[in-house]
Amino acid sequence: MTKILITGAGGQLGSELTDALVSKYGSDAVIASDINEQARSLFPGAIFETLDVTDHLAMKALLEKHQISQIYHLAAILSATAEKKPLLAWQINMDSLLSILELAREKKLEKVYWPSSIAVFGPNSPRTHTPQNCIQEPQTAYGISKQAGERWCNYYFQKYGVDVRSLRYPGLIGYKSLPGGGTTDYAVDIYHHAVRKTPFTCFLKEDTALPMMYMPDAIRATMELMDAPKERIKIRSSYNISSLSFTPKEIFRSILMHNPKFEITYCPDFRQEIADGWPQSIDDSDAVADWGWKPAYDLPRMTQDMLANLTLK
Ligand code: AKB
Repeated sequence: MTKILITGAGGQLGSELTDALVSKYGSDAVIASDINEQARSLFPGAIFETLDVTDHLAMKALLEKHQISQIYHLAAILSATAEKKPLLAWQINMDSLLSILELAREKKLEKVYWPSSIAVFGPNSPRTHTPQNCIQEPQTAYGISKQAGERWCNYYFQKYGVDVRSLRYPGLIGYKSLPGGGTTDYAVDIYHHAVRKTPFTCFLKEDTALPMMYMPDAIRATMELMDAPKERIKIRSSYNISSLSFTPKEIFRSILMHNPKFEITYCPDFRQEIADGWPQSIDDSDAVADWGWKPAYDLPRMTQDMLANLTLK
């Protein structure tokens, strides 16, 4: 029987992916875990465990207790926070991944999912339509941890046959949780300000284009990748995946269509430098060819949906 452990379930991606996995596999088959005990309240009716992902023995005990067959390892420190605490970011992002890959090998788990990021690219990568394989010289602690993580995923697949799958997410935008330490988070926060009708101060310059994705597309991409037959998964580091690309000015304009009085000012901080080293758009032709990836949302549709749902909340 499929039994899934999700780490970092209380985070931006985890809180939505957990619900999707519970809908698909049932509440008995999904164990949501987070270091933050308060995340329990997000999943009424689901099984919840408090878990520090850097505690290898605790993780092992949890796998045994629940007879886990798949892990979605989402716990991580994102780019902006990682720049403030680079060693902690390395420890949390990397030690936990290695611990999970080792356990997956030892316990012959069915599958592991691990998120990578556009942060694996750097200022020397092509900025637009960034290809799957090109020069990757990340300049951030987060990017370095994701790049190294990709190499370990590929290593565990090649050497031990661990069925680990991964996507290089762009900035993710959803209404169910608040932003959590990322550089792309301005694109979540801006909608909260629009709904509260308070002016927004953007920490990036108005013309900073970044790849982004609306959460329903991100959840569907993750489930489709994990459901794809093994032989279709030809990339075992992590797949480029693409949906939207826009600047702060463009997202602001899309909000103006619904809220003409909304105001923005630009006050770039240290996150501008992070964004300047990342791609502006992504070439995801391998994901399209290998397992049929196709995004559904464009910027106007995402804006309409975000504003409608945040207003309801
Ligand atoms: C971040 O901004 O750190 C993340 C990412 C692009 O991986 N959203």
